[in-house]
This record gives sequence, structure tokens and C-alpha cells, in this order.
Amino acid sequence: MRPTTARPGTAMITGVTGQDGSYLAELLLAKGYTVHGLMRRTSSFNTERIDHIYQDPHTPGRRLVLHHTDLSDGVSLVNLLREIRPDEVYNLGAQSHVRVSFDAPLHTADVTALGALRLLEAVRAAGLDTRVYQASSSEMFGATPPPQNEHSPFHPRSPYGCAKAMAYWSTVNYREAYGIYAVNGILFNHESPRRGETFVTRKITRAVARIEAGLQHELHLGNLDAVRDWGYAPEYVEAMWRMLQQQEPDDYVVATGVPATVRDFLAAAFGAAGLDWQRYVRHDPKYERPAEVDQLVGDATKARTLLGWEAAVHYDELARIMVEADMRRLADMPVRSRAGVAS
Ligand code: NAP
Ligand code: F7E
Repeated sequence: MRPTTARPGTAMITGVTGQDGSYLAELLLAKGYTVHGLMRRTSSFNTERIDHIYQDPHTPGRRLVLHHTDLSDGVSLVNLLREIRPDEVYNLGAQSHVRVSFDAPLHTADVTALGALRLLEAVRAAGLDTRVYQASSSEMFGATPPPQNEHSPFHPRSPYGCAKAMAYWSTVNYREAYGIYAVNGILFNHESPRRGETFVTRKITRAVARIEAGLQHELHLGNLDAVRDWGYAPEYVEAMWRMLQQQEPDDYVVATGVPATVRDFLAAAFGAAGLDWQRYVRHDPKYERPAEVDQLVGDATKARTLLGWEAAVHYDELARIMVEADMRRLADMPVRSRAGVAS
């Protein structure tokens, strides 16, 4: 591990308003870092996941500072890096939805692939000795059979997977060409109560809470046979941080190693509320993908051996955590706000 420096570090996080960005910001603040979060401008508030750690600009000595920018704006990235001079940069920003990447492939490539390259080039152009974490994905393995590890070949099956593969190789290239401390965390699916509502786990746990409350009667899903390796997001951001504390930069798979089908997750989530999923779930081909990734199951031996990192929460406990959180959220919601689409 890197020796701890006398002064607390400064970190920059792209995608700070996302699931992982919010947990990582919490972790780094708890470790004493000053955190600069980059967020895009949206017409409605997009800070729900970080509202609880928000610090007003007039707070003396504040350690969470938010900046508006976009991964499509390379000049703003260089300007921010020159201004902030971070010790560590975590690139978590992305168009991260696989199904949506088939509808918006060029936008996905621009943000998810070129955005990563813009950030790496900005680090190089700013001439900083900054460590860079790239949020790579198990989607890069795509059609390669499990278990997948750091040596498994990439065979992406979506515009998102292709974009992440380009970002992965750009990270390796900047490490080899310019000596930048840049690493890829190849993370398998990780979820939490803060997971976006249109990813399958959260779509299911949110539906369970709504069905239990009598607000919803059916749940429409696509392929139930897909196998995923679902872990718990707060544990995964710890692995990101550990990757940037090593003597040498390297790439790591982060996963639980426990396979489960969408059907298994349905049984665990509905079971947590004492419900039988088969009474409520309907098939809708709209939610299938032009090309599916059938099985992702990670082998995280390297992360366990070199980072001392291991997943503690597996899919069945994760389903229970998420169902209970969605039930609490619904109970706290004013009755007039409870309508909502479940897409
Ligand atoms: P997420 O919840 O979808 O968060 C993505 C973040 O990127 C959000 O803050 C989003 O902003 C931001 N973003 C989107 N477009 C942007 C743009 N043009 N410019 C700047 N920021 C933009 O994703 P996550 O689950 O936290 O995942 C974090 C990263 O890990 C992503 O790169 C994802 O692809 C990758 N990853 C995730 C998983 C997983 O299972 N969760 C697994 C492997 C890799 P808004 O809040 O405004 O939408
Ligand atoms: O789908 C199936 C779907 O959208 C999981 C992202 O974080 O992890 C995530 O990508 C599985 C797929 O996640 C529905 O076909 C069935 O087989 O929750 P998902 P994902 O595609 O695995 C990777 C590692 C990332 O990097 C991504 O950023 O579930 N499925 N029915 C469905 N999926 C959705 N979304 N909605 C359904 O109705």
C-alpha cells in the first residue's frame, strides 16, 4: 500500500451523482479527503444521492465541492484538473445503461469511450502526477464464458460494452505510453438501494414494495435466464480506492463469484416480502436486447490476494436489503407522490 501522506488527499470524481459516485464520495470524505465532484447540468435536480453530504459553498473549510461539466467537454476537464490539482481521479461518469446503449450508440460512445479518453488526455495535458481510476465493466467480456478474470478475452455484445472496451485500452495505453498511474477496475454488477430504477434489480425491488403496498399489480420483464454476479455497491467503492493505493498500477476484477439468474433474484426479492413472484411477473419482449450477455461470473482472486478485498454480501442478502429500503422509502413518501412508472 502507498504510505499515507501528511496532508489528506484531494480527489476528483466524475459521475458523483450516480450510485457509485455517491458511495465513493462518502468513503473518501470519511477518510479525510477533499472531494471535488463533477456533475452534468440537468433541467431537474439530479443530486438526490448526494444531498445528505452536500455542503453549502459558504460552509467554512468544506470538503465536498461540486462543479458543473460534462464528459463531452474536454476543455472544461483540463481547466478543472489545472484548478483542482487532484491526487486521485475516479472516472465513474458514463451512459451506463446497456439496453439504452442500443438506442443511443453514438452518445454512449461519446460519453463512455471518448469521455474516458478526454479525461486521460486532460490529465496528460495538465502535466499532473495524478492517479486515475477507470470504471471498467464485466460487460467487456460479453460472450466469453465464465468464470471471467483479468486474462479473459473481451467479446462485448452492446455499444456500451464496446465503449467500455475502448476506455479500458485507452487507460492501459496512457499507463504504458506516458507512465501515468492509471488502473482499470473491472467491476461486475453491483447494486444497492441507490441503484437506478431501470436496472433489473432495482426495478424488481421497487416493484415488490409497490405490489406489497397495493400500488402495482404486475411487473413486466425481459430475459429471466441471464446469469449475473450481483454484489453490494458500498463494498465495491472500497476496492476502487484500494486500487489507487498500490505501489504499481494494475487492473483488477471485482466480483462476488456467486452466479444467480434474474429468476433467482426475483425469488429472493419477492420472497423477502413473503410473495410468490410467479403471480406478478409478465414477459415483455420490449425489455430484451438485440444481443444478450448470457453469463457473467467473476473470478476476483487477484483482488483478494493483492488488495485484500473480498465481497461479503451476495445476491440473496442484497435483494433483502434493497426490498426493505424500497419499502421504507415508500412508507416515507407522501401519498400524492406514490404514482410512478415502473419501466
Ligand atoms: P450510474 O448510477 O448510471 O451513474 C453514472 C453517472 O454518470 C451519473 O452521475 C450520471 O449523471 C453521470 N453521467 C452520465 N452522462 C454524463 C455525461 N455526459 N457527462 C458527465 N457525467 C455523466 O452508474 P453507476 O452504477 O454508479 O456506475 C458507475 C460507473 O461504473 C459507470 O461508469 C458504469 O458504467 C460503471 N460500472 C457500473 C457497474 C454497476 O454494476 N453499477 C458495473 C461495472 C461498471 P446523472 O446523475 O446526471 O445521470
Ligand atoms: O440487466 C435482464 C437483462 O440492466 C441485467 C450496468 O450497471 O451491469 C449493468 O448492466 C440482466 C440483463 O444490468 C429486464 O437482459 C430482464 O441480462 O440490470 P441490467 P446489465 O445489463 O447487466 C454492468 C456490469 C454494467 O457495467 C452496466 O453499466 O437483466 N433483464 N428483464 C432486464 N434488465 C433490465 N434493465 N430491465 C428489464 O426489464
